[in-house]
Amino acid sequence: MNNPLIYSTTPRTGNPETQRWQELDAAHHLHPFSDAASLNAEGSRVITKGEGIYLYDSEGNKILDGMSGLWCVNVGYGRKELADAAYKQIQDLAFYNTFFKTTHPPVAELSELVTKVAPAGFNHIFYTNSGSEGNDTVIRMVRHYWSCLGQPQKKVIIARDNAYHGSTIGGASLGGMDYMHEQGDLPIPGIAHIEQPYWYANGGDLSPEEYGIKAARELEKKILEIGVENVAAFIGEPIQGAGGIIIPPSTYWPEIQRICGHYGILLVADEVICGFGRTGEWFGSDYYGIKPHLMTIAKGLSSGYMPIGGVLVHDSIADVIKDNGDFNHGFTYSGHPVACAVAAENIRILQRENIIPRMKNEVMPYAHQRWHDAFDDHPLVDDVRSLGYFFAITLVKDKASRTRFENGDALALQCRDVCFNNNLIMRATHDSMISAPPLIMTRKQVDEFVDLAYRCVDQFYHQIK
Ligand code: PXG
Repeated sequence: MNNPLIYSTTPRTGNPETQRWQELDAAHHLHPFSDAASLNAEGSRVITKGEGIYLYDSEGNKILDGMSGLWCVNVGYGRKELADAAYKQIQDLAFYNTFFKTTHPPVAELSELVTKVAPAGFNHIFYTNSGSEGNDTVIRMVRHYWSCLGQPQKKVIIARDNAYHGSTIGGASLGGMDYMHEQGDLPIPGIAHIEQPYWYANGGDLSPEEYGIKAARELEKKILEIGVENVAAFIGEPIQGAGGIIIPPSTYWPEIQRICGHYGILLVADEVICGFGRTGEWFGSDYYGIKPHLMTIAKGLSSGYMPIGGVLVHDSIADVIKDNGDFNHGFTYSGHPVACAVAAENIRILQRENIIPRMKNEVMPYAHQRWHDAFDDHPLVDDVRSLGYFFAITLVKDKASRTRFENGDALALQCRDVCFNNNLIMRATHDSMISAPPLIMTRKQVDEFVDLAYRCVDQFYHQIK
């Protein structure tokens, strides 16, 4: 399935250190979400440097990073300002906690910066080290909120199939990935799942708009089935990222909003991928006009330069939490000073360089046009989609009848290898090829990205035809 010898066009010899690192890695490093046996047989590619939208490996190959690391390096690699912010903060105060009546300048400054760019009414933030911890915090915070209001039985959180909310026990339980639930006896009690709003797969003869309403009404059905007195919240990614860049029909989020409002349950937007510019707005909630109560953030908060995440808390929730004594939750590194200093500088970069509106107006329309021009008529490809700095295609057997491959997941993984061996990083999710490049691409780099993606997919098409 993943045999690199068939597709490899990039010679990986030359640097004796490469083999040494690969051997050390194989001997001692357990990789996330990886089949250790096949990975070690093949040998990990050793990435040694990043600059702008490019990575370099230990063999000196230049790779276009169409995934922004892992959906996070929004301002691109090699930013000296971010290195300087970390260097300075480590010298001033490398660590202090925020548990026992203390704070420090970076956490206070960052909190102001983030809440200023967040939608109206989001004036508080709780810090974590990752998106997964953010979503675990969400579970504890919404349940605590309802307890404070005298409704401790309101515990159930409704999420969606094929959602990704992280890999901790809470995050993976909220997520809708069966292959994750299978390991570790998940989900935990008090989590329910409904259909994802994926028109191409589930829409049948309905128009996308009709289907968007139908998919949202699954939430209403689930609330009534569980009993509104037991339901605490609904959580969703504005656009599902790891699930395959599933862009919901335009009718979906307004209907979800209406249902949450009607039944008085909390709405949580998982902004870990959508936040900090990916959709062309600061947050996916801004893009869709969603008015959530909580927003999980991570990744683009620091552009991945330091591990940091958190939960943005709307005043209506924060007021209750603040009025009810201790919230018994936190991490040693909640609001870590170095991570906060770097994240603050990252936000200043986004602001100083006006990256989000500039990209939205100057580069994205061009990028979307080029993406569609390249792929719309390709015989292997359907459901060509792009929004903000999200790009995706689905590999299909027959476009006219929307027929997908039975072995689509395996084919997409092979296609990913073709990309990788041609020095382009794209992700394979189910039968989709997906990309989320850094937000700083120039038009010339958009050309390079789209041309390369097309060449790889077309090369793969001719290999399997
Ligand atoms: N929410 C969303 C929407 C995410 O995309 C998390 C939470 C968890 O964040 P942490 O920082 O705990 O990883 C994520 C993470 C992939 C992939 O293969 C995506 C993520 C993580 C790892 C792999 O696309 N997203």
